[in-house]
Amino acid sequence: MGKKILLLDSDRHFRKLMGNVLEGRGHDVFEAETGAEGRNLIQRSHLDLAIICGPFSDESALDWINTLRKTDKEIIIAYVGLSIQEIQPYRERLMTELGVRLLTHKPVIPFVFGAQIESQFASSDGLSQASKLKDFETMFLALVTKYARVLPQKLSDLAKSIEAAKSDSANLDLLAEVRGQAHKIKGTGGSLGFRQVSELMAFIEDSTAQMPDLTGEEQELLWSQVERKLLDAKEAGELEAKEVAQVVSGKEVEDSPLSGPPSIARIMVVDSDSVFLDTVERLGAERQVDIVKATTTRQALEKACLYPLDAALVSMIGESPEESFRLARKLRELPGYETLPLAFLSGGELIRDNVEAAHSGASLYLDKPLESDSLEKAVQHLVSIRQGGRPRILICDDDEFFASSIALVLRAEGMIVRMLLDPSKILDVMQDFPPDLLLLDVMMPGITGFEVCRMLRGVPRWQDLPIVFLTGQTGVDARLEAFRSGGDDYLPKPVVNEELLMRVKVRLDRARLMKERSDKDTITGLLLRRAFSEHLSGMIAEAHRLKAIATICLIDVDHFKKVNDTYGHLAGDRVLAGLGQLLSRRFRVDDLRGRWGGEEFILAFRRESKETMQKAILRLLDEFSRIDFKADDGQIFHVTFSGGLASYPDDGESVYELLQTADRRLYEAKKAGRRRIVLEDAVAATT
Ligand code: GH3
Ligand code: MG
Ligand code: MG
Repeated sequence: MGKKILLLDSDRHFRKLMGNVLEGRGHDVFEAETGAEGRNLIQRSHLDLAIICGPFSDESALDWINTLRKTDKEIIIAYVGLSIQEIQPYRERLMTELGVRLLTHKPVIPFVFGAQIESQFASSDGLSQASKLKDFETMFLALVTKYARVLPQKLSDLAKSIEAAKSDSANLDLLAEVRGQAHKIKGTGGSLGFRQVSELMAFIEDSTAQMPDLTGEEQELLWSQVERKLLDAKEAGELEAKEVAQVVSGKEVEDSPLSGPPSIARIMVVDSDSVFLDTVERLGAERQVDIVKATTTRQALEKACLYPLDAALVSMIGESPEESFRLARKLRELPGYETLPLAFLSGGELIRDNVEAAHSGASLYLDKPLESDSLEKAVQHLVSIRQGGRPRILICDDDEFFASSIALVLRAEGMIVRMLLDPSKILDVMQDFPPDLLLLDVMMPGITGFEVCRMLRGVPRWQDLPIVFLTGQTGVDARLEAFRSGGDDYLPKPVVNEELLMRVKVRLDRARLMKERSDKDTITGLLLRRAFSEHLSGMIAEAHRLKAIATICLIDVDHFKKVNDTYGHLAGDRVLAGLGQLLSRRFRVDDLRGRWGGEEFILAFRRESKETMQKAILRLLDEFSRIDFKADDGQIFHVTFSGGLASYPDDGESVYELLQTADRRLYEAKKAGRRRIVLEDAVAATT
C-alpha cells in the first residue's frame, strides 16, 4: 500500500512538515538535503516517487531532474518551486520534456499537497479515485478562500475587543473575550493553512492569560506588543490569503455553501431503465442521498466494489425476477457487504415471491413510480438497519469554519458527518443522529466541552461513545481535564488532518472491536445467546406494539458429533463457521441470527409467517447441504440441519413460550428423520 517517496529539499522545516504528512498517509519517506544525497538514495533503493524542491545548494534542480530522467523513466516526479515566478519559465520543459507529473510552488497547503501526491498513485488505481480527490481539493480550497474573505472582519473585531480590554484592564470578562477570539482564529486559521496568523494569535492568547498577574507598567508594554502582533496578523493574513488565491487560481472554486451538501447515505439503484435512474438521482439530490446508478447486474457488482454503499435498491427485472434475486444474493456475498440492506422495487404488475425475497434478504419493497417521500423514508430505514456500515461522526464546535473543514476531511474518507454549532442541542441531535464518535470542541459559548462530556457520560446510552476533544488549549491542565471529564482522546487545534483521521479511525476501530467482542461469537460471527435474547425481546415487543407477526427458528446441525468424530474437530468448526457465514448472507440484514450454543443456531424474522419462513429456510438447508466441507485428511463431506419454527402471537406471546415451542418442534424434526423444518406440533399419538 505505502509507497517509497524521496523528499529532496534543502529546507529542513519543509521536509519535516511534508514528511509527517506523507508518513501519516502510510508512505515511506526518504529525506535528502542535497542533490548528491538524493541521487544516492535513488541508486540504493527503488523509489516510486520523487518530490523535488528547488533550488538546491549543490546543483541546479533542472539539471538534476534531467540526469535522473536519463536513467529512470518510470519514477513519478513532483516539482515544487520556490514561487510561481520561479517555475514559470521552465513549466513547459518540466512537464513535457522531463515528464514531471505534478508542478506546484511554495507555500503549499500541506493537506492539499499530500492529497495531490496521493492522486499521482491513484491515477493508476482508477479514475473515480482521482475525481473524488478533485472534488475534495476543490471543496477544501473553497473553504479556505471563504475564510480568507472573512478573516479581515474577524481581525478587526479582535482589534475592537483589544481596545476595550486595554482601557479597562481590571475587567476579566473583556480579557476573556480577547482570549476567546484569538483562540478561535488560531485554531481555525491554522487548520486552514494560515500558519503565520495562527502563530501571532497564539501570542495574543498567551498574553491575555498573563495580563492579570502583571503590574500596570508591564501590562502597558505587553498591550503594545499585542497590538503590534495584531497589525502583523493583518498583514500576514492578506499575504497568506493571496497565496491561497494563487494555489486556487486556475481552479474552479464555487461559491457554494460552506461544506457542500452533506449526503446522508450512498445508495445504489439498479434498473434497466436509465430514464428512471435519472429521476431517482434527482430525487436523491433533493434528499441529500448519493445515488449510484447501474443498469445491469454486472455494472451493479462492479460499482459496488468501487463505492462504499449503504444500501441497494434493486428493481425486479420484468419477466425474470430470479435475476434480481440472484443479484441481491451476489451483492451480499461481496466482501464487506454481508450486512448490506436491500430493497426491491417493483412496478406493481409483479406478484411478490415472498419466499425468494425473504431468502435473498429484501428489507423493504417499494413501488414504482418512486416518490420523493417514500425514497427518503426507505433510505432512513435502510440506513438505520445497516450494521457496521459507514461510521457516523458528530462534530460539536461553535466555529462553523473549523467544523466544516473537519467535516470535509472526514467525508472524503466516506464517513457520514453532522455538524452541530450549538452545544445546548446536543442530546436532541444525538437522538436523531446517533453517532459512532463525537468530536467535541472545548471552548464554546455558554458551556464548555468538558461539561458536555460529563453530562453525556451520565446518560447510559452514551457511556461507551468514543469522545475526542478538539482544543487549542494544550497545557497539562487542559489535557488532564479532558480525561477527567470522561473524554477518550484529545486533539490539539490547529488540527493536522492526517492526525485527525488517524485518531478517529483508531477510536472507531477500537469501539467496534469491543462491541463485537462482547456480542459476537468468534467462530460463526453471529450474536451470542445473551445479545440475541436482548434483541429478540425487542423484536417481540415491537411486534406486540405494531400488532404484527414474527417468527423464530431454532436450528441444530444433524449428527454433528459424528462429524467431529469422523472428520476432526477442526473440520467441525469449519462447518459451524460455514453455516454462520451462510446465515449472515441470507435473509434481511435486520433479521436476527445467533449461535444459541454448541451446534445450535437461532433465527428471528419480523413480519414473516412461519409458512413463508419454512420455505425460505428449506432453501437455505438445500444450499447448506451442497457445500463441500473438507476433513482434516482432505476428504470431502456434506452436512445438513434440522429446524423448529414458532410464530408470535399464534404459538406464544412471550419469548420463553416461543423458544419452548420451537425447541419441541426441533425435537420432532430430529425424530422424524432430520434434514427438515417443522412448523407444527406432531398430532398427539393415539393408541
Ligand atoms: P443430532 O442430529 O441429534 O443433533 O446429533 P448430534 O450429534 O448433532 O447431537 P449432539 O448434541 O449429541 O452432539 C453435538 C456435538 O457438537 C457435541 C459437541 O462435541 C459438538 N460441539 C459443540 N460445540 C462445538 C464446537 O464449537 N466445535 C465443534 N467442533 N464441535 C462442537
Ligand atoms: Mg446436533
Ligand atoms: Mg445439539
